[in-house]
Amino acid sequence: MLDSTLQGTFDQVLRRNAGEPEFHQAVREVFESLELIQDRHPEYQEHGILMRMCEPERQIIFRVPWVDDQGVTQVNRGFRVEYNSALGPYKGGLRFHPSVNLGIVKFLGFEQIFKNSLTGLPIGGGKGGSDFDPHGRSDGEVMRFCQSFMTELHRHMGEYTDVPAGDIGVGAREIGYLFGQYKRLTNRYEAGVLTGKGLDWGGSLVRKEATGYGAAIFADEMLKARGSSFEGKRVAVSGSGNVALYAIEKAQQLGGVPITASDSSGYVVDENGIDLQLLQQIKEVERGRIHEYADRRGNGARFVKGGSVWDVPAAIALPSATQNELSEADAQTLVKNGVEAVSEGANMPCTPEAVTVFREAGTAFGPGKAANAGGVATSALEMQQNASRDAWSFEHTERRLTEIMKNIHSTCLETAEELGRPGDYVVGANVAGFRKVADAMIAFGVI
Ligand code: NDP
Ligand code: 2IT
Repeated sequence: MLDSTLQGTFDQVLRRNAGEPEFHQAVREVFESLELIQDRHPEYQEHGILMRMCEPERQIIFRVPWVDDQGVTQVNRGFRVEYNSALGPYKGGLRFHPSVNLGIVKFLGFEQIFKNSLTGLPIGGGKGGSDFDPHGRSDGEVMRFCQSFMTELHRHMGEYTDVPAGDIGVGAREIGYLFGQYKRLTNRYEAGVLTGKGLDWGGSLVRKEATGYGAAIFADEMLKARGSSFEGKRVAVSGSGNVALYAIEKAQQLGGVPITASDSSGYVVDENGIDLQLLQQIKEVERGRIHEYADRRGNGARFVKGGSVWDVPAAIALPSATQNELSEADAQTLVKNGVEAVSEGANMPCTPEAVTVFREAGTAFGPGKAANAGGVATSALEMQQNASRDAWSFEHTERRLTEIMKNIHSTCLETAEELGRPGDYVVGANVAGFRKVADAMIAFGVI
């Protein structure tokens, strides 16, 4: 139960945003942490911060018509939720997946506010996307969809206004089509208006790797804080997209042995350690399915259709696919198998019940808004490079990313300690992320 003030605001959120369970879940988790600071910050209540924080500054919903390869007209729905600009321009990815609806975009946008605040960089929170499914679509179809999507979205964007990037279903190909159409519509080469761009046209080194690298670095920091490490340990990873691939790479560099990857059809287990080059060839280059990895790897790698990747015993888990992919039962299995650390590469992949299991078992648990902040942080570094018309080296950019992840880790730990909840990264991330945004909102008055 929440205390009565928080519960009252939460009830309003439920009434106003009916039928959006993921959004409710994200808000509730933050409110549970805020309970710890209610008494210390009467000014937050006085200035209506909670209710203002839950209400997006602006929500844009639009029709996205396009013509498929058969000449048939298709209609999708586009979204951009410009959630909070207290700390900087709205910043956050675009997701193209059939499950996208307003509630999903709001949950992601809400999380993004606190994540972006934790990076320490000047970025506000936003999120967008569409229920368009790029799977099985030709490049021409994806291009026409992206052009139609941008024809509406461009009027809301700007280097100092709103800066989208990728998320599920939106990678380098889609960012290219989106940027091309933005450039054509505006007749301006405003590189800083989108991040995740190609390296030849304003992109930043390390942006592609940043989210996965960051999630593994965050896990490493949690392990180090308890005198442990990745060295020689089995690592379970879910997903096989942008985040998963580079979480695997960094986990290997840190001495771990990633043994799994998955997609929505099932998972593969490779007891000899994932062959990253093969996985990248199948997933990044050929856009294939995960069973092909087991088909081509031989050597004991196996594909399990459906099922749960969390059944595979591992010391470190990096859920990197999608929301609510790791259930209470999965968490119990991981704990039974001796998991030491869980670092969320995806946004909200663990259900609230699963998080409770990890907390009670004493597993080091890094929530997404801290653990996967490396992606958006490196997007902000891309914006810095665009603004100064510069391009940094891989080494320099990776050093910046590592410093940012270490800072987020220590901020979470110190805040948790201050609140009398040592080692609780969830309350640390929520309270530290929230306070900066709330204080800026108070400074600006009621707007
Ligand atoms: P990708 O589209 O590159 O990859 C997504 C992966 O997750 C695919 O393997 C996909 O399988 C799987 N997946 C997606 N939806 C489902 C589902 N409903 N059930 C099972 N598997 C699913 O996306 P990203 O790697 O970029 O994103 C992964 C997660 O990380 C998301 O939660 C995203 O919000 C989060 N994130 C991403 C950041 C980034 O910079 N890209 C930054 C921070 C967080 P399939 O192909 O079969 O659908
Ligand atoms: O969830 C996320 O942080 C992202 N998809 C990355 C957002 C960004 O603007 O780089």
